[in-house]
Order: sequence, then C-alpha cells, then structure tokens
Amino acid sequence: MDRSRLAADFARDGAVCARGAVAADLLARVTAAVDENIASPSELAQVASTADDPGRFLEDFCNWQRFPAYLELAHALAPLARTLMGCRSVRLYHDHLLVKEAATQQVTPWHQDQPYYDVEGRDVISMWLPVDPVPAESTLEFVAGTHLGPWLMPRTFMQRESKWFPEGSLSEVPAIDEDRDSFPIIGWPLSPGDAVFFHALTLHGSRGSSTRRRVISIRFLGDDARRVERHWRCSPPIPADATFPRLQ
Ligand SMILES: O=C(O)CCC(=O)C(=O)O
Repeated sequence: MDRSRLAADFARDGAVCARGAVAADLLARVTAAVDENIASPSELAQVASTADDPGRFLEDFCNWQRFPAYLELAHALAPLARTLMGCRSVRLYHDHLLVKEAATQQVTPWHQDQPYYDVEGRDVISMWLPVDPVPAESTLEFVAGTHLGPWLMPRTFMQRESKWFPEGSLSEVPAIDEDRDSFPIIGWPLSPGDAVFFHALTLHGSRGSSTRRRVISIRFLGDDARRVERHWRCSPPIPADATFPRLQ
C-alpha cells in the first residue's frame, strides 16, 4: 500500500480505498463481532428501511465497549487515518454498523456525515469496512472533492425531515441521481478486508443491495476536531461526558 499516494488522493478527492487493509485473523474477529452485534443490537439500533422492503437496512452505533474487536479494528487502522488526515493524534469517535440484507431496495441517500455530529473541525474521517464482497452496484459512492465545500442540509434518511439544522440554514444536497454524469462520482467494488476512508464532509450514498452487505464503520477524530454543544439530538447521540480513546 502506497500511503503517500493514498494521502494525496484523499486530499484531492476526500475518499480513498485501501485494499487488504485488515489482516485475515482480525477480519475474522470483526466479522464475528458484527454477527453478535446483529443478533444483539443496542438501544441506538434502527431499521432504516420500510416494512415492505424485501430486504432490511439495519444500523447500530457506539458498540466498541461491547465488542473488543471493534476497538482492535480502530487501533489497527488509526495509523492510516492519521496519515490521511495529516495529524499527530487520532481519537476514536464512534463505530457504526450498516447492514443491508440481500434484496434490500432502500438506498442510502446522498449526505455528508459531519452535519449530523456534534463535532467541528476539519480532522474527522470515517473508515467503512465490508465483511462481505461488495459489487460496484451496491458499494458506497462519493462525489469527489465535496469535502472541500460547504456543509449541506442533513435530513432523516426516510422521511427527509430536517431534525438538525433549521430549514433554510444550509444549502440542500443537490439531486445527484437525476444527473449522475454531471458529478465526479467515485467508488470501488470491494472484498472483505478492503477499507474505504472518507472525509466527514464528502458527499456519499449507496443504492440498494441484491446481496448481503455487512459493514462496520469506524469514525476517527484528528488534531483540530472538537465537540460542540448542539440544541438537538445528534446522530449518534453521544453523552456530553463521554471520553474518546486516544489511538495514536
Ligand atoms: O452503508 C451505507 O449504505 C451508508 C454508509 C454511510 O452513510 C456512512 O458510513 O456514513
């Protein structure tokens, strides 16, 4: 893996793919943890698909204290997160489970992550790791370069409600799927153990999934990231007194 090349691509595009980033033994422990997590979701878990969807889109958050393999994964990939952010320090912000069962039609609408958080600063990065093969049709896609642009309106995935910033206070996410050729969309077919890293402001989304697509994502904070008080419940809601383990 050419880390300086990845860092240059990340600075330009806001998203990169690190092939084979996780060793087979750790990947096996993470896969087992994902399965335990699915079988035993936390109180933050939610189904982000409708009852008539032939599949199901399950999300869960903040489970690293229950599943040591998630923390191990965060430690293993923190050095790469640090290189990509160009930071001296890396902290674990949270983990996010994203499972699309086979035949899920629910899309993940285009969005940025940071407007849902209670964090300001440029050094915020996500790592998205599938434990199943992911073909191009159902992979996570990105609009290259949007990490350099403004914050855009966060909305709930299904009802499209503005539960965070007041209506009109941020520009809306453009209708990317109506004119995909006008946007520099990037994404990669993935094998288990490949890790996609993206900036918390990079616009991203995905389609439904005909095959089962189990993913664990780790979100990292770098040097200038700081928590701020919000007047609404953030996603995920993290207690004000939570500490974020230093990984690097
Ligand atoms: O897995 C997906 O479909 C969406 C992932 C996503 O939005 C994220 O990791 O922030």
